[in-house]
Amino acid sequence: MSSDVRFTDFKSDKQPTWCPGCGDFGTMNGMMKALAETGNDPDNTFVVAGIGCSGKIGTYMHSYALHGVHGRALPLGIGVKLANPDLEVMVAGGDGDGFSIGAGHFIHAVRRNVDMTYVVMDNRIYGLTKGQASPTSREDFETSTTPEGTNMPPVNPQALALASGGTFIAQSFSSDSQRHADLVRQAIEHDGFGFVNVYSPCVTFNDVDTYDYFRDAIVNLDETDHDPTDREEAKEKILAGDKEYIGVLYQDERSTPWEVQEGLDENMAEIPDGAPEDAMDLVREFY
Ligand SMILES: Cc1ncc(C[n+]2csc(CCOP(=O)(O)OP(=O)(O)O)c2C)c(N)n1
Ligand code: SF4
Ligand SMILES: [Mg+2]
Repeated sequence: MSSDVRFTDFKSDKQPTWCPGCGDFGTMNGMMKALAETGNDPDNTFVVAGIGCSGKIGTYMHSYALHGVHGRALPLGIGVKLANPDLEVMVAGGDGDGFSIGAGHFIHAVRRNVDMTYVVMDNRIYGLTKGQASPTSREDFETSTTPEGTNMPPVNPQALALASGGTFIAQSFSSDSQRHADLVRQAIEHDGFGFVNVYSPCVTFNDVDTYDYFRDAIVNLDETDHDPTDREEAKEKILAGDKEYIGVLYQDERSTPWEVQEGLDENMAEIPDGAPEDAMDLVREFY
């Protein structure tokens, strides 16, 4: 780790192919700023990305990285963190990746509470596959797969996280760059699974959840008397589901990462004293 790292050090030499104006630019910039502000550098950072427009982030950031299978980025991230807890692990993906095909993994990653950060670039649509409804799409949102709307209530990501025992639950907006970077920073600093859902507008396929819509609708929790350490208060706000909040909705300040609780916070690649010589050869061969 280094103290003189700038956020641009986390930029790779690859030019993003995201559409001009895509919210994912701002989401990624905030993540890079937060990593730099928390004293991380590309050599100790591991980004695991899902599949989707959002999933391209692993290519555009300069760090160790893995492009997971659709919906499976979280178990990969958990594996990376448990193998080497010295790494700063950040998992990023879309709303489809996290709350549709990956919903089962999301619930279990939240309840396991490994010390890592999960950023969902929530554009309320399947961007990469060209505009089908996603689990967070509105009930009346007409898309190629839902010509008369989904006729189902959208998934409430914060409610899923809270019901699964989440210890850090935040909502951010890609366009509010300072606030967004700050929320990701808090998630990184949290001792446990830091979940940040980000309104990250898709300017090509979603003409309802737009920048203008969010700018009008957002309620900044910092400007209210919300106490994020009060679970009941968080539950009330989250379950009402009637406002587009940004800020930390809930944080359990007594959270202990699962790997610490289970005594699994040693780097597995380190060979313990007294290990048989042939076992050490085996570890060296595969590490
Ligand atoms: C197992 C599997 N099923 C389906 C797909 C096709 N697919 C690729 S991306 C995607 C959805 C992307 O939506 P989201 O996760 O919201 O990401 P976005 O593109 O909006 O950032 C789907 C269904 C796939 N790649 N793999
Ligand atoms: S299709 Fe949407 S989500 Fe994908 S890059 Fe373009 S604006 Fe972004
Ligand atoms: Mg999406």
